[in-house]
Amino acid sequence: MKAFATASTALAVLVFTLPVSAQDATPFSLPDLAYDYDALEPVIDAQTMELHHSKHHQTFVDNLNNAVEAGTISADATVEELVANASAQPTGVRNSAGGHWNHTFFWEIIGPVDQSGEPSADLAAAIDAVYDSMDEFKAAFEEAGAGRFGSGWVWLVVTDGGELEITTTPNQDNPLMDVAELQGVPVIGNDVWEHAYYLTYNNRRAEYLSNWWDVVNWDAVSERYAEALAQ
Ligand code: MN3
Repeated sequence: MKAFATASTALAVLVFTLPVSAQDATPFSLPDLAYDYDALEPVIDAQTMELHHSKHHQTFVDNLNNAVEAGTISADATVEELVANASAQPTGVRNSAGGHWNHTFFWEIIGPVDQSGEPSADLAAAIDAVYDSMDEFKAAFEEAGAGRFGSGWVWLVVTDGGELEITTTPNQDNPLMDVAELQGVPVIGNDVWEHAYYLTYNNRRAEYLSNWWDVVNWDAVSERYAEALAQ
């Protein structure tokens, strides 16, 4: 019995130790989704979700870990730091850090259609104050997303002054970056790269933008809004 206990203790130490040392070499990791790949259908099809998460997002994570291994970035660097100091990063690191941050955010503010919920009273009031109504806000957000030439993102941010503003960014840039035209804390963000919608919507980006509201997780968005105001 004692031998067994010793062996299992040794095993427990081994099991505990290995992932920690492995983590040091690969400090960045792909977050799990809180829902299945098919949970957002028919708004976002399962194949798009799987490719987007397990291939596109994974590539940004791999590239960041490769940059750590190559000594281009420090193993202690956080994705938030890399994004905030985007102007100081090589293009590859800027794209990968932005891609990792943006997609992690994106997965957290979307979810199954039947769990979309409603914006908080505070957020709804702030949207009404700036855009007159939720419908007009959505139309303005969709127009900005449709008008983003090429690949990029459309955002609703809280600016330094605590105001809501819609903005877009190219490539994998985001409004937290020091290079952003308009800086702010993202509350809503939609990916308007073709890989986000092409399998279902082909070239119809506007239709994707319009349908996408059905998978927005308004509880998560409202939490982001409250946190942004508190910063
Ligand atoms: Mn994407």
